[in-house]
Amino acid sequence: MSLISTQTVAEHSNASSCWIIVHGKVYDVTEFLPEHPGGSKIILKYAGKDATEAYDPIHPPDAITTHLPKNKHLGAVDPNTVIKVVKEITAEEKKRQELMAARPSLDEIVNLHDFEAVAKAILPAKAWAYYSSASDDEITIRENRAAYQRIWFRPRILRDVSVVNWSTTILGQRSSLPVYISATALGKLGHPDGELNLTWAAGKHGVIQMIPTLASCSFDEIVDAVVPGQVQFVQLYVNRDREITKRYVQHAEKRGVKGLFITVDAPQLGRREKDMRMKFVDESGVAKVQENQSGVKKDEGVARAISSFIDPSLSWKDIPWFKSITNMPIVLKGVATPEDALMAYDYGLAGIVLSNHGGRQLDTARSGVENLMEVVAALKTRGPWPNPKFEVFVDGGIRRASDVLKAIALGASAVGVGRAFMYSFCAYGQEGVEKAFQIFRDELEMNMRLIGARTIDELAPDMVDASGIHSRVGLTPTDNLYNSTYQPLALAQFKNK
Ligand code: PPY
Repeated sequence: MSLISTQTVAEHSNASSCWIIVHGKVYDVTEFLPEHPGGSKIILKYAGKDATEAYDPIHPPDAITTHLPKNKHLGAVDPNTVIKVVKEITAEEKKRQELMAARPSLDEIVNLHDFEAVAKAILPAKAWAYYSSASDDEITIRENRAAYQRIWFRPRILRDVSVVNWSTTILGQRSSLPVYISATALGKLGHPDGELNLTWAAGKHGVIQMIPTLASCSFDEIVDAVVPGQVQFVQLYVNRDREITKRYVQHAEKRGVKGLFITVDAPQLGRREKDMRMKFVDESGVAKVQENQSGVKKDEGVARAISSFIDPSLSWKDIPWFKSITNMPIVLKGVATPEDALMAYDYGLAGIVLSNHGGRQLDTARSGVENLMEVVAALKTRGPWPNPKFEVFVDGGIRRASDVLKAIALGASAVGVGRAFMYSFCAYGQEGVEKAFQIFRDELEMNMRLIGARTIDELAPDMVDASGIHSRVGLTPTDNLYNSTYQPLALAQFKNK
């Protein structure tokens, strides 16, 4: 195939003929413009130019090659025609790099909150806004922490806890921790290796990773990075085009993925105001609000801009279809009531995740752990509990092994941790994730000894006092570490301030 000069590409710089360069290849995206989930305007900004830098953090590398018909793959750029532009480092980037160089050594990281504080300091503002944001008044994201502090331990003594073992099984798969890595999107906003940091660390330590639909790395890159025996689950946003969903699910199963977690709490994406308020900085260094893209409102933020493919018509009626296209155990992620838990059970699913999407969806939704007690009580009406055929997981706000142990004592099989692992790789790459696992191990060992549970199976409801879980009287002690990272929301800003 002949090489295409950058001058030729530059001639196709508008909506009637729009070519872009991604990773040294030229693509004709003219007909794709109206279909782009993020709107056409954002592509047109790069019409006739190299779009790689903008493309990378929010698309897996193969997104363009799989979505664009082969006849629109025009060929490679002639390297002799590429003019190298030395990019000036912005003041924000310079400060970020200085902070990165001065970040605490990993030895100084003693808890998961530390990762979040470091990530907050060193992440580009856009990435921090996207990752840290939660919906509306951000009550639920804080409640996710607070709920664990309304549960107290009833430790048992004199049980010979010289040896404690926190390994377990999750959906029948061995896991070295009673914790799995929950799906978080767009990992390359925070680290050039994105989600692969999690895969590498998880493989080394026998932890299960849930692969996000909206990962920055491609699904196959993440699956290709496993070591023998490594277990992965996959999280699914159901596409309006069910053929795409079917292909994705069946491909995941073929590649050895061991569980399908269908996200059911996001028929529409929550309004995350920190993300929405984020000012985007254009090439000239001028801050501006995200452009008005077709079908996307001006103030959408990163997540909403790319969420239009998610099908809000998803319903219980689709469940038999999912069961017909895969043999993977199917888990609904984002259940919040005993009514829906029982429906999931009656539909013959493998489990549920009691989750409020890290506080990013329905604000003032209750925490997963608060819902857990009612859900377990309801499931007990269907037969003996625990039931090996139906597992209940909890995610949201887990930062300590004590949180993990409380959820398990109340009936969860295991818990999911999303943000804390993500921040650990944003701040320190793979080593950060490994350190996060180590922190969990250290805290699990200590807490299991102090509670008097030698194994995960020995954790029982009578080891906790959750009688105050539904209390809203505000007797919860302040969580200073967490609150110093998750600062109060800001109000509208005046211009030029
Ligand atoms: C989230 O941001 O909460 C997500 O679940 C990921 C996402 C990202 C972009 C669009 C839709 C969902």
